[in-house]
Amino acid sequence: MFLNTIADHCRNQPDKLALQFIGGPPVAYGDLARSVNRTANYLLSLGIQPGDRVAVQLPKCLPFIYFHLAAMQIGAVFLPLNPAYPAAELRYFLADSGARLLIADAENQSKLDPITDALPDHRKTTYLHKPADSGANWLLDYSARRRYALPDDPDQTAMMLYTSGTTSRPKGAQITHGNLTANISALHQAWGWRADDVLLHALPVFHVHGLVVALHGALRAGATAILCPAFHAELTLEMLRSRRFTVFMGVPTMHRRLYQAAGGQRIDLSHMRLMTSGSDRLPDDLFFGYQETFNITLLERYGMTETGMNLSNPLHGQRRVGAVGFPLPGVSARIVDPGTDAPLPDGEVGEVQIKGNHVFKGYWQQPAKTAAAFTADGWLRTGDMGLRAPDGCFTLKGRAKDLIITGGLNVYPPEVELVLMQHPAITACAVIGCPDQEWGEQVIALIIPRPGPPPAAADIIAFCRQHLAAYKAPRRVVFVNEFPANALGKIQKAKLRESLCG
Ligand code: MLC
Repeated sequence: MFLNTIADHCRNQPDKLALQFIGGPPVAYGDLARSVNRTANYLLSLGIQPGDRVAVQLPKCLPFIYFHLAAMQIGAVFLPLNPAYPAAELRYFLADSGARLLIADAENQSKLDPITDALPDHRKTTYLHKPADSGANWLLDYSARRRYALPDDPDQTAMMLYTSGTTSRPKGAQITHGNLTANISALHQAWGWRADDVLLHALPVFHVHGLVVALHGALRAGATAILCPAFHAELTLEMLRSRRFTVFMGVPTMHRRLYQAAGGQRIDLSHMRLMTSGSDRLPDDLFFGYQETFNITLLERYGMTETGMNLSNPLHGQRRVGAVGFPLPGVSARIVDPGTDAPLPDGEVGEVQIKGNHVFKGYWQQPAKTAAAFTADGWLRTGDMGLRAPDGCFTLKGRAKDLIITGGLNVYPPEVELVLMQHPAITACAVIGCPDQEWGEQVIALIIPRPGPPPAAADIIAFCRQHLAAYKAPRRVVFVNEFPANALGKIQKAKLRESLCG
C-alpha cells in the first residue's frame, strides 16, 4: 500500500531530501520517518484509536504533513480543515464528523474553545504555537517507543474530505487506504514520476489536488517536494525559471496569474518535465498562451474529491486543448443519459460516470446520499457532462448539477442561499456563477429584499462571510423584484445567467 511505499523510501534513502518549505529546514526521508513516528506516538499517547477522526486546522506547514501521515499510519481518519473556515462552518464539520481530537493554531484558541467545549465526541484540542516554525521539536518526548502496524485493510478509511452538497450541508467523503493506493499508483505510471523529480508545491494542502495528487505523488516516487506556504505568482515564476524543478501543478487561476506575471515576455520553461492543470476547466486561450509564452504544453486532467484523478491527457503524445484526456490505468469512464443511466454513443453529450478502486467508499453517516451517488451497478455519478471521442478521449461540456467553481474551489449555490435566507432583510434569493477570466466563475447573489429600505450590498456580503469561508461569499449582489420561474415555481437559473452574465 501507499504508506508502505513511503516507509520503504524512508528506510532505503534516509538522507534524500523529502520536503522543504521555502526558507525552512530540509527534511530528509529519514527525518520524515522520525517526525511522523513521533507524531503517531503522540496520537497514541492521547488514546486515539483506529477509526477515530483526527481534525487538523493548521496553515500549510510541516506539522500539518506530520499529523496527516501519522493519523493515517495508526489507522485513524485524517480530517483536514481549511483555516479559512469561520466558526459556524467549523462547528458543523467537527460536530458532523464526531472528531475526537482537533489540532489547531494557538492563535485561534479563543475562537475554537467555545465550539469544541460544546461537542459531545470531542476529547481534546492540541494548540500549536507558531506551527509554521515549530517543526517536530515539541514532540521530542514522543520518540518512537510504541510499536504499531501500518493499516493493511484497503477498505479502512484513511481520510475524510468534506464536499458541499447540491441540496444539503457538506458531506464527509470517506477515502480509503485502497483508494489512495490505487490512485497514486495510476498517476505514478501515467505521469512517469521519478525519484529525481523535484516538485514545486504551491497548492493548498486541504484538498485532493494539493494533498494527494501533488504531495502523495512526490512521496510515492521517493522524490523531493519544495513547498510554498502560499501561492505568489511572481515568486513561483522566478523559482520555475531556476531550472531546479521538474514538476508543477496548479489550478487555472494560478496558471492565469503566472501567465500574467510573465508580462508578455517569453520565458522558456521547457526544462519542466511536467506542468499540470486541474480542478477546473483550462481555458483555451491559456493553453495556447502557455505554449507561446513558456514553451510548455500544460497537461490537463480531470478528478474530484470523491475519486481523486480519473482522466488525463497523455504524458507523451498530443495533449488536446479543451479535452481532459483518457482514463487513467485502472479507471473506467463512460458517458450516459443522466435520466436513464444508459450508455450513449461516442460523440454524444451525457453524464460522465466513473468506476474503479480509486472511487471513495461513501459519505460519512449518509447511506441515502451515498446510494444516490451511485448507479445500481456501481458507477459513480459525477454530475459533470461530457462526451467521448471515438479514440477514447473525453471532453467536458458543463455540469448537470448546480455548482460554481471559483479559483479551483467548488461552491454549491444552495449552501450560500441557505445563509442568505437567514438575513432578516431578504425575502428570496438565487445564487449563480458568472464567467470570469481570472477566477473561472464568480459567485453572484440575486436578492428580493423585504419591503422597506433595502439592505446595503456590502452588508449582505459581510453577513455571508461571517457564516461561510470568504471564497463562497458573493462578489456581487444584485437586487431584483422577481425571479423567472418554471411551471413548478422553480427559479430558472439559466435565464438569470443569460440576462446577468453577458
Ligand atoms: C481566495 N479568494 C477566493 C478564492 N481564493 N475567492 C474566490 N475563489 C477562490 N478560490 C478570496 C480571498 O479570500 C480574498 O478575499 C480574495 O479572494 C483575493 O485573494 P487573493 O490573495 O488574490 O487570492 P489567493 O489567496 O492568492 O488565492 C487564489 C488561489 C487560491 C487561486 C491561489 O484560490 C487557491 O489556492 N486555489 C486552489 C484551490 C484548490 O486547491 N482546489 C483543489 C480542490 S480539489 P478577501 O476579500 O478576504 O481578501 C479538486 C479535485 C481536483 O477540485 O480535480 O483537483
